[in-house]
Amino acid sequence: MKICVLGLGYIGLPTALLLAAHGSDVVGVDVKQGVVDCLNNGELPFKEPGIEDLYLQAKDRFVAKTDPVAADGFLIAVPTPLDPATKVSDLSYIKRAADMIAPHLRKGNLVILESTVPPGTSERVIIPRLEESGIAVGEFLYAHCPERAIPGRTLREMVCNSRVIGGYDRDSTDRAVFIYQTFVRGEIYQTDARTAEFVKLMENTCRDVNIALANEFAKLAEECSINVWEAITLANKHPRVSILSPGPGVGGHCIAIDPWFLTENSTQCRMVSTAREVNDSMPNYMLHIARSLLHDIRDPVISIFGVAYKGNIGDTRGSPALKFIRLAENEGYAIRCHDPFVREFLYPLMDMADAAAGSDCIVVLTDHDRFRAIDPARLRMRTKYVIDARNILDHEQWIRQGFAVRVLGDGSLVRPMPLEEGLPPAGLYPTDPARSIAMPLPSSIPLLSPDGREKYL
Ligand code: SAJ
Repeated sequence: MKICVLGLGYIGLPTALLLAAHGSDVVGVDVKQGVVDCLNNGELPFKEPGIEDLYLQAKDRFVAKTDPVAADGFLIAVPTPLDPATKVSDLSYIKRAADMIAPHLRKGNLVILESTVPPGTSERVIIPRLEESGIAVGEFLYAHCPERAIPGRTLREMVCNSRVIGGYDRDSTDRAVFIYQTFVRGEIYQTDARTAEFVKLMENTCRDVNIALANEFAKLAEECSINVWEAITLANKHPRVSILSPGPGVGGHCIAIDPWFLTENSTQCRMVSTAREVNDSMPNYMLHIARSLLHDIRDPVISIFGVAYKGNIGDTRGSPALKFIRLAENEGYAIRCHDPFVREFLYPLMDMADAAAGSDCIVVLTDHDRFRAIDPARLRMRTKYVIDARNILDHEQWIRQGFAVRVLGDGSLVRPMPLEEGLPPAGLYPTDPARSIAMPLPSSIPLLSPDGREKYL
């Protein structure tokens, strides 16, 4: 079977290579000449675990081009970004992809859409454009099969996750199932195209709302003098509770965007947009924390550890780090960035020691596992503050090295600041639990009160 895959990005390229490695002849199409040249020269335009090996298995049946060719099937995996001004989906890429396919479409061909779209887009936007070929839907087959793979585990998830396939009609669904069965080992569930569109948006919206809830819990915990991380662990012992983790905000190209696709045409929805606002405001909240620590330091310097949108990947799309940096710069903070996974960013990237040298505060924004093992003794700070937005550092070790540690969502820990030279300047005693901060302690000051509970000073 010959399949044309339009869009050779984070979803399209792995899908194209999986199809080729499992016996299809694949023409990968991308409008970027650089991507096409790169692939035809045996290079991969981005990193993803396992993709080099997959490319070697696929390369004899894979070629990249800038235009589609006649084929048995066409698969669209192009971006559907959000217009930030209106919060409305930008369907220009999928429209263009459909227009590129139409001249090559023949009776009996199958067109699959993997890109995430607002409900009804297949019927209202894509199918009519494909019908410009002169062939009616029904004569060609059409299905929506939204991608479900998570960056960092894309290949494994593309093979092992279950899939939802929604066809225009029975034949469309059956043919699409047949194609995905060549490489998918998870269950394949069948429905109609509009339901499949809705299901995909519900999945990412569910995650966004749940992250917003975790973020709200973090702020409430600070107000209630609770450590939210401990509280979440305990609440999650309930068999029907599964709270996610708070953090500095939601990044990436899906979860922060797709909820708007669900609501863009609705006048009814409140919770979805409120969750978006909660998550979008987390960089502001992190800056508020930094400001409360740094308010009496002249020419303050902040070191950002982690600019990727999430842990253990080098992807910075939509990263909350960017908003944090812009806000911080607008307030006059000098910013230095370090990320061991990221190759390119809008701001210069430095190695860890350089990013920390002479700085006043490290802000850990990304949960890279490597950050857990940082030896704080190696960091030559001017002022030893660290803010851990992901609760991943070994806090006791940082405190032993003289750092004042502030953890997002930890309102439980308020310790006195020792009156020693070289420690952070005065004015840092927390005035309310939300500003709590763990400080290095001389051993003579007890951490716990006689009843075993930590107390506010
Ligand atoms: N995050 C938190 N707390 C959490 C979990 C995540 O703050 O408990 C943050 C992350 O740090 C990151 C953002 O949310 O900034 C999104 O990361 P993610 O791992 O939740 O999701 P994505 O965007 O990498 O991938 C999602 C996945 N969808 C779901 O898990 C429902 C993936 O399966 C989809 O294929 C992908 O969106 C997509 O392309 O739609």
